[in-house]
Amino acid sequence: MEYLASDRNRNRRADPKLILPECQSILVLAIPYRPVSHSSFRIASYALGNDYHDIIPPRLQEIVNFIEEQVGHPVPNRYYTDTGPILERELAKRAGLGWIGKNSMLINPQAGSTFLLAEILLGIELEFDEPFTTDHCGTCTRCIDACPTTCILPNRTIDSRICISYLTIENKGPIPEHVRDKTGNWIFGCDICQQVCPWNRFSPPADAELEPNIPLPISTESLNLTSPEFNQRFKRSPIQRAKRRGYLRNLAVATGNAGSEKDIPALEKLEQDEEPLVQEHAKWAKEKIERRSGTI
Ligand code: B12
Ligand code: SF4
Ligand code: SF4
Repeated sequence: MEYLASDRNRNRRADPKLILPECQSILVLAIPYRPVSHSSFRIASYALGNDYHDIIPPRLQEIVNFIEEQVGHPVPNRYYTDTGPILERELAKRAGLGWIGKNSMLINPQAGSTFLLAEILLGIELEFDEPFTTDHCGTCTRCIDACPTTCILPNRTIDSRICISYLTIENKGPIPEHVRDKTGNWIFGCDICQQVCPWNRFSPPADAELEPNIPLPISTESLNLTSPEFNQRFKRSPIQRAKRRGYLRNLAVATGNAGSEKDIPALEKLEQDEEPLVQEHAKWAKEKIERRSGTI
């Protein structure tokens, strides 16, 4: 994620006018997904349906078209949904959508935090909403207590290097050995700090296009996935981001953490995979199961 720290992007995050010089207003939107709790190998809820990077931008363009129709002239604009160097949660807070919780999620009092954010920078002045100024976390520390890797820091930021979401999605290399045990049975992303949050008890209905549609449950049979099978199964899914090698790396670790002796043949096959990254994680997983079952 080094792109976030480059000088160019740091400056652009601090000043949206460096992205759109005519910018006078930012419209911030929230798109809800269904919080799903499933017990087999776990995938973050937002990633169970179609990829929001494909679904949301055309809708943002429709909103721009609508605004231009209303004002009767073209309006300079740029839009983003997790696709650009802007502080989406900070903007959402300033637009009155909610507060930034201790887990660093943007939380809305009615909708919790199970939504994605999107923004449209506009070259016209809109009537603005008041920023959200209250904090509703109070003395609660559920997310901090539940995070398996203790990566939630006291200043409401995350030590990304050990966040399961980073380790299983953005990280392209090995999962460091000292945190492999802690990633449990998560194979893409992590929802724990949202699942325990009391504000997510009453989440709103999900957006129809983000409804879960990948085959569940994921089983250790997936350890045999070929590249074409992986691409076919996750064609429109955010899981594509991990690529087959990242997906199998994660699944091998999760099998080591949550699998049993019956998974050893599949792991042995994976030890012969063409990808060294996959081989090494399969070996680790096999040894972990063998140690657990007392065979080594
Ligand atoms: C990098 C990133 C990650 C990293 C780091 C996460 C983090 N907490 O920083 C990793 C890979 C770990 C990650 C994980 C997840 N992410 Co993410 N991620 C991002 C991304 C691309 C940038 C976030 C960022 O800049 N972080 C750096 C920190 C410092 O900034 P921040 O926490 O956003 O906000 C702080 C600053 O605004 C600062 N601040 C306040 N005032 C000011 C003033 C100034 C001048 C400055 C400079 C800063 C500042 O204080 C805030 C609180 O710490 C955003 C999209 C975006 N462009 O914003 C999505 C985003 C934050 N992620 C999102 C999601 C859904 C997730 C996951 C839930 C996915 C999953 N299920 O696995 C997890 C949740 C983990 C968690 N508890 O945060 C959503 C969050 C939606 C929401 N309701 O809040 C976003 C907004 C994407 C989107 N468009 O919907 N993510
Ligand atoms: S996403 Fe998981 S690992 Fe990351 S902060 Fe939340 S609970 Fe911790
Ligand atoms: S679990 Fe508690 S402390 Fe964490 S974000 Fe939710 S309300 Fe805040």
